[in-house]
Amino acid sequence: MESLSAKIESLKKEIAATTVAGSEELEAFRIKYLGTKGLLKQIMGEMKNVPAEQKKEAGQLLNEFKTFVENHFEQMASGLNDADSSDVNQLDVTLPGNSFPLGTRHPISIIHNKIVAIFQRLGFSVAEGPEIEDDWHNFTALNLPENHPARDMQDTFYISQNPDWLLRTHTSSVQIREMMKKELPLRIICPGRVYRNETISARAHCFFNQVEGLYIAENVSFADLKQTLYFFVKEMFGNDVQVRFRPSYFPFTEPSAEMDISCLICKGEGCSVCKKTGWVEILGCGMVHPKVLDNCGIDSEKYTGFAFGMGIERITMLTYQVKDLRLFSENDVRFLRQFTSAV
Ligand code: 2NM
Repeated sequence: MESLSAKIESLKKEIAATTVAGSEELEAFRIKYLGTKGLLKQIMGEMKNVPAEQKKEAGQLLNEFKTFVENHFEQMASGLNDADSSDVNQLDVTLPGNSFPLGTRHPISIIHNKIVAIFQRLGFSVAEGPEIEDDWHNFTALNLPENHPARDMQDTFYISQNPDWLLRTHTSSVQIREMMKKELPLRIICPGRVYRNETISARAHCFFNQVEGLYIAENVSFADLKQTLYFFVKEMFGNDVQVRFRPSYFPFTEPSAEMDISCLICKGEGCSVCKKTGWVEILGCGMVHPKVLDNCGIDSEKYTGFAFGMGIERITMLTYQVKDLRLFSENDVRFLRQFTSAV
């Protein structure tokens, strides 16, 4: 009995000091102490040498020891699990994080957003419409006579199944749809993709983006048009930019004009972008033709309006000095990565 309790005490000390570094060492511990031929079984076997009157006490001692060994085993096992499953102890929160590869906004989107934001501050709201249009909304309502050259097969993509349908050649068709609602006054901008059957080159594509504006109310004048566009140009290109209007012709406006700004590249000195003139054209505009208002059921005796249209690609090329507009639709990330924007 004396020797049994002394043996247990020394084993307890040994076990309490035991640690394991992995599951293999843990298994070795289990075999050594808890296995079928382990030390626990061996000591249990010594019960038969204990005198009868001490058996009860010895049994308690052995049971206590068994629990002690098992607890120590469980403790070491759960310690291993914690480290294996989550590596929490090895997590270094001071390490720099892994950044996500962020995309960049497309240059056409950047300029589109800038143009839209400027006109929204003037009270214009955005209107959108279908890219597949019918002849009436795209041409007839806009005062394009039956045999007008812009209707030529060369310029317009017609839908082969139904020649009354076509891909819109401008977003004026959206403005016709809005005028047909006859909720006046009307103050809208219509951004969107338009299509023209042109040979693709550095300066032309068969699709591009436009923003067209329209304001219809009583007593709208050409002076209102000019002030609106002056404001737009200053906001878009800065206060130093010069503006000039040249008379022009569009079937849907009378009078019509084109607006130039002083060249952003050479500040009017003359360079290749402005072809040594010091001026670059950025938009067309005019007073909405009374026939267009009448076609939409708006009383042209009571109401007048102005309209304008600009190509987003063209303004983007001027802003960023992009020499070939095919880059906008090729999605080469080496090109696209160069543009950054706040929004
Ligand atoms: C331009 C130039 C001039 C225009 C006219 C209209 C409508 F629907 F009111 F008749 N929308 N847009 C217009 C006028 C567009 O783009 C160069």
